[in-house]
Amino acid sequence: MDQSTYVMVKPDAVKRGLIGEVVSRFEATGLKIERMEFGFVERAQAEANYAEHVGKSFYDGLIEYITSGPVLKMIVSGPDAVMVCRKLMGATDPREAAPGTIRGDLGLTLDANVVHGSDSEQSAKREIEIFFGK
Ligand code: IDP
Ligand code: MG
Repeated sequence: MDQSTYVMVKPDAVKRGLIGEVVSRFEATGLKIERMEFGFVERAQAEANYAEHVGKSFYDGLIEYITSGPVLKMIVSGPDAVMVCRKLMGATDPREAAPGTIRGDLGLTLDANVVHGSDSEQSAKREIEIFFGK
């Protein structure tokens, strides 16, 4: 099933010079990059994107971090794009992410885990709208 998902190279990866490395891994899956935009995440966008985490201990730090420096925002499309991207990213905690995944290979810490990707088709629709509009 063709899907579109929202993917973002997070500030730590941009600072470490890993944009090309991360983008090339998504391209290598055969999925297509439909849109790409480099820039800051606005506070309101960060809060909307991470609304499910409001009230958790790490929420304030997460919002602070994701707005702390520029990111690369992307729409990635193709067959089962949501699941394929999540698999490629690996587990949330880089220490638990399998070798060969982006977080497993490049992630440093739980908050600085290189990449964001929508976790369902519904989240993807919502997140694409937050970052790229309707
Ligand atoms: P995901 O990015 O794999 O979908 P989520 O559970 O949606 O993971 O969490 C969003 C982001 O919040 C994670 O990517 C990670 O950077 C951060 N995060 C999640 N859990 C923790 C935690 O327990 N401590 C600190 N940061 C966390
Ligand atoms: Mg998530």
